[in-house]
Amino acid sequence: MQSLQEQIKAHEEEIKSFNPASAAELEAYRIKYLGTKGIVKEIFGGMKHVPVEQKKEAGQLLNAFKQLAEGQYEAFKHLQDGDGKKDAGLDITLPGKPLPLGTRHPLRMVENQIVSIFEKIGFSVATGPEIEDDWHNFTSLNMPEHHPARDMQDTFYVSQNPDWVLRTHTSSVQARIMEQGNLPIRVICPGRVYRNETISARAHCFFHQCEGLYIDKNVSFADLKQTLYYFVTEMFGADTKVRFRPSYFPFTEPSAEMDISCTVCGGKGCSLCKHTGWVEILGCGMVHPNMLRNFNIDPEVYTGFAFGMGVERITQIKYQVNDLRLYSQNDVRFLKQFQSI
Ligand code: 2NM
Repeated sequence: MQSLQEQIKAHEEEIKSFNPASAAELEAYRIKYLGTKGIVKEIFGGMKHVPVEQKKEAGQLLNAFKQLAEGQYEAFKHLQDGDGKKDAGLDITLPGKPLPLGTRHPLRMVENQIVSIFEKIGFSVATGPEIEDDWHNFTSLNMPEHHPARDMQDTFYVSQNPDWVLRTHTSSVQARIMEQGNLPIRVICPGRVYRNETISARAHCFFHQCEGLYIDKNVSFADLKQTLYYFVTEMFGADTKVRFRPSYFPFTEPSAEMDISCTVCGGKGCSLCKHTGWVEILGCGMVHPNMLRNFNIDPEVYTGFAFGMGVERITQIKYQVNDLRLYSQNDVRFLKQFQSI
């Protein structure tokens, strides 16, 4: 009995002078005094040690204490309801607390830059599903079953349906555009793609691509070179040099890899370009006639070029981000550095 009175006394003062300025303070009070593990419950728990003949009096004391604690909570409940009643605890003339503004993710900023460079020369933007069927991701793109090119991409399959995959590139979006059959086609396809890789600084199980496709009469390799040269001068500056190396992709023939002069050392040699003066930025080529035929486009009449780049790679070159994992860890110390770009 004595100890119950002491316990109540120890808290009474704080409760009586309680004057919260915010809903958060009110909530902290509620948890402290009225919550399921709160002080009121705790003191009530002491009732079982009170001798029978004192229980009535103790009960009255405890109830009064409880009413005091609840009364104070009720008195400030408008803070939580935000009903704007004028009260000593609320001064509506005070300035609001500023909410910190977030920023766009660096990959989205770079994706937007890439897309708008191509939009300026007449490309439109298309997106498509991340779960694809085999036809749009592989077969229609000149990668039939057992084609060795499928091994180049470690694919995630969707267990519910053996025909479904997480798309390994955004070419599947372009397959859907070609399927619609409206020519000419001039499209850029940004989006997330998936490959079954062990996560490290240099590999991840997903990344982002921007792929382009241009199909019309008389489209030549010279058009491809000039378009991509225009892109890199817009992206990396007017003095950027380019070079093309022969390569292989199943959907293009001939195929090439494009390098640009190193943006860090300008060609003298540094760690970004591994002391070669050049950095690889994208793959490209002339659309394979087999692929055109798959979409009922006559390769004798129409030709085209296509290219694909990794948004992470472009960002790495532009901003020297050298660990892929940074992009998906959501560490604000990393993300904040792109605030003004
Ligand atoms: C690359 C390299 C070469 C490509 C092909 C296509 C399409 F639509 F024709 F199927 N889109 N992108 C392509 C060509 C992508 O990425 C390294």
